[in-house]
Amino acid sequence: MIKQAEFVTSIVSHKNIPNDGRSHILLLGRSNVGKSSMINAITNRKSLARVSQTPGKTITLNLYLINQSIYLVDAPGYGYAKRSKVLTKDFLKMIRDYIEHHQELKKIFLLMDYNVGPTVDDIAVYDELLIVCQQLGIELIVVLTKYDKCKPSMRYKREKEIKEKLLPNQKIYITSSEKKLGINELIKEVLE
Ligand SMILES: Nc1nc2c(ncn2[C@@H]2O[C@H](COP(=O)(O)OP(=O)(O)OP(=O)(O)O)[C@@H](O)[C@H]2O)c(=O)[nH]1
Ligand SMILES: [Mg+2]
Repeated sequence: MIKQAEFVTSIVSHKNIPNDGRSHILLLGRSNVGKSSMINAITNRKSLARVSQTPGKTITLNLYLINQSIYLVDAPGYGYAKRSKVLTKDFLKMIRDYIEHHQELKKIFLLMDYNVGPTVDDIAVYDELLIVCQQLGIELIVVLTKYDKCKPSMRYKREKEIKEKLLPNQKIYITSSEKKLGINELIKEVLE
């Protein structure tokens, strides 16, 4: 159970992450995929993390401390149209740096929009993360967001399309922050 959640700090570099031995979970995904909404859903708080109408809002690493023991890290989104190509490359470098410098990083939640993804950027990030995570013993978990937006008649097709692009044994959660679907399962992942 999540008893306590607080915003700790916004930082521009992973080098500023508090070195206090607490574990981290990193949330990654395209701009607008629903990372900040997911943090609010997990912590059961309406506006702990800033949710935006304008994509590309989160430009810093935002740290949230859960139960005084785990950091949830909200990262900037990639693939935002106006900054796309360079951002994806810089983004991957930033994430690789982060991963290599923080043994406290235990899991990465890679968010993809159930209705849109996986995009070309999503797959580029996924493929890169698969390698780094395997080398360093970090668990890579795919979280599909905004399930509520998909028409029931489209679900079978969507799921097939998504799974075809991921490894057959990939751990996947289907979620909706809006409808609080799949959120308890994610909370278990956070606390475990
Ligand atoms: N229908 C629906 N909309 C959602 C859901 N989750 C997020 N949204 C909407 O999607 C938009 C983007 O959500 P954010 O949580 O700000 O996305 P983000 O990934 O943090 O975006 P950046 O900070 O720009 O990278 C907002 O308008 C949310 O209300 C969901 O489960 N269902
Ligand atoms: Mg955000």
